[in-house]
Amino acid sequence: MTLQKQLLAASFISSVAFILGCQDKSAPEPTATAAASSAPAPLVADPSIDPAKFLNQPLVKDRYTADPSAHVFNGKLYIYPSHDVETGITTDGEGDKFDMKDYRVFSYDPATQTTTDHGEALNLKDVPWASRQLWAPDAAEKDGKYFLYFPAKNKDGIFQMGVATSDSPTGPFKAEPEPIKGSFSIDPAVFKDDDGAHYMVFGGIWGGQLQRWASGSYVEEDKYPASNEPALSPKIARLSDDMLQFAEPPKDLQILDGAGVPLLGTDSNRRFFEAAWIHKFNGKYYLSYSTGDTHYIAYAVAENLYGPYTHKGIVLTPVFGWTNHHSIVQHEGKWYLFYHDSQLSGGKTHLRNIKVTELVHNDDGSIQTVDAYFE
Ligand code: FUB
Repeated sequence: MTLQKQLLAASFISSVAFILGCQDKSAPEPTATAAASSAPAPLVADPSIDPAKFLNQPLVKDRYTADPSAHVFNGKLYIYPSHDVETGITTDGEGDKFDMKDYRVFSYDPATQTTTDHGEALNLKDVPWASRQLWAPDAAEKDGKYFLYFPAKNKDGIFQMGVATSDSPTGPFKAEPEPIKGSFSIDPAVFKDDDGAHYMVFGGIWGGQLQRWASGSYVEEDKYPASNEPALSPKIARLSDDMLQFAEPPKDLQILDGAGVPLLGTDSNRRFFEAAWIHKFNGKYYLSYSTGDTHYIAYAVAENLYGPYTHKGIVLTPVFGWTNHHSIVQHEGKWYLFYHDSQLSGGKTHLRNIKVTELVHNDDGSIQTVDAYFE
């Protein structure tokens, strides 16, 4: 058999395996449509991976997507994910293999389970201050203008946060020439409170570099809490009226255990690692976040936005793949958990695919844990 025929045969077999495996017991197969006519062919799903092991199937199958931040703008659900790409980088220390170069915006219709690709929204080459690694973004709307917030390494290799603006939720977005003053680390998530004020929560340890800001300014060396010290906290800052800057210096979002004691840095099953997200339910603030090396999405609840937050439990158990990153959004009376795993790539940490599932709050305010991967 010629090489071309072998490739065609392999592609056919894995496509059939993927399609057969995608038969979700309870719901129709999600479909994706591409706005751009230049849409690439579907990715060839790793044939050794059994789709029946997953609660949900990928929303996007023609490219790798991750870190889905979902919002409802004008009644429609939009997803702002990272756009994973193969980089050939194998080292892990600084997260260098997550070397993403652009963002694309998607919309999702829960009624038809259809995902639409709205094309490229921002490219690294159009961000004057950034050098590499467009990691997990988020978006916000104010007075009919849309804001895309994103982390990237600056020319000195230090993560900062940028903002880009558009008249449309799908972009294209135009980047501000400089990063947000006083910004650092990764994973911006923007929360709009009931009074209309917007806040950014952010931060991530290890490759996300939060551990280098413990003194208030950047030091090249990693500095983690001692074993009897509280964990590093996610940060919060109110955004300025024009949404382009912090209106205050970032503050810690403290997370306590049930006895009111701050979680320790060694408490790796519960302490904050990255991917902070805030949503409000029945007047209370919910801070959910990834525990990183223990792979949970945990949550903590507070009476006040600035905390302190009390750890309550697990939103999402470990997914297939190292990273766990999510968002929580309400649309037409239902709550949704957007998340990712590495199903399509067969477990490659830096090649992920976004997914969605319904999220349930119990009457007492607790969240029903989602188990999305049946090992
Ligand atoms: O996508 C790059 C990084 O991986 C994100 O910023 C983290 O939250 C993790 O998902």
